Amino acid sequence: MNAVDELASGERRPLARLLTRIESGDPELRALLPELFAAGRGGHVVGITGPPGSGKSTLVNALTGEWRRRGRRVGILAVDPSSPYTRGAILGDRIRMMEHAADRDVFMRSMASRGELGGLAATTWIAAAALDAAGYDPVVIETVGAGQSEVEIARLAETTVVVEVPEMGDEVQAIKAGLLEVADIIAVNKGDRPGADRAARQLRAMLSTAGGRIERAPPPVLVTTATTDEGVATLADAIDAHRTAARSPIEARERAASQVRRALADLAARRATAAPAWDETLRAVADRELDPLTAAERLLDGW
Ligand SMILES: Nc1nc2c(ncn2[C@@H]2O[C@H](COP(=O)(O)OP(=O)(O)OP(=O)(O)O)[C@@H](O)[C@H]2O)c(=O)[nH]1
Ligand SMILES: [Mg+2]
Repeated sequence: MNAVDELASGERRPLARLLTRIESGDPELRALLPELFAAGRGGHVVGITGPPGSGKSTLVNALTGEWRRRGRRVGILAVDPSSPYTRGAILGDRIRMMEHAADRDVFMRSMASRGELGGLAATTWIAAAALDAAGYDPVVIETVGAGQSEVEIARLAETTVVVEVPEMGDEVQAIKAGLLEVADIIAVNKGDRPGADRAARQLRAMLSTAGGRIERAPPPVLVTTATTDEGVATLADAIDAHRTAARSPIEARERAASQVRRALADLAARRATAAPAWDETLRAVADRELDPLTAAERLLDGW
């Protein structure tokens, strides 16, 4: 039995082992990827992102309680987009805070990437596929909303929840563009703080007039208090409801396109870097004998 076959049992040990190999970029995994994908069981991949401290982990914890009451087996990846050197330490503490650690039907793992299989995005999708193959549904990916990482997770996730806090204030306009790009659902968390309902109304008004992609309705804005479960069942309902929309052929194709584009970019960069002409090409660009675009074309055509 290989590492993918072992997942079908739904047991934790083989999954944990495989995730360790994924995280460390074990090159032997490359050959298993087609099989890993074929072994997917249709678990709903849900991304949870948002600014540091907005309550993402607490909300995932509360959602997990709700999903467990609904009989779901919940898989959680806490993805650390920061340097590999902070690996595990901070996220590990948070993971320990979670109340579902003893539940056999909840699997949690924090991950960083050393990048050998193609960076954090690649590591994350492969890990999500492993959780799916092990029968978790939903497969939740929590990542801090810092620059590119949230966009990458949103491309991977079928449903992305952006967790904001009431104190958005003047940042609202700045947040808007990013929200439109990634959010399928917005949770204004810390609903026990003053101004939460007002912040939600502001966001709704703003999103309803926003440019964005015309064919798409603005994302629902919900108020939650992760610490008391207030609004959490409604959020779970919204996530479930979005699953159907996310699996329309158009949405599925769009996700596939951005995943393949991302893989292409990684692959092209890695091959070019390894090409014999790499050093000479860099020298030529540095000495302005060659422009970067022509250099890239030549590296690609050289294969
Ligand atoms: N008042 C209040 N506090 C909350 C709520 N949700 C989370 N918190 C608190 O906010 C702090 C941060 O919560 P986390 O769940 O760790 O936030 P996070 O977004 O996962 O943080 P990072 O992973 O560091 O980005 C903790 O002290 C939580 O107890 C809420 O609904 N109301
Ligand atoms: Mg967190």
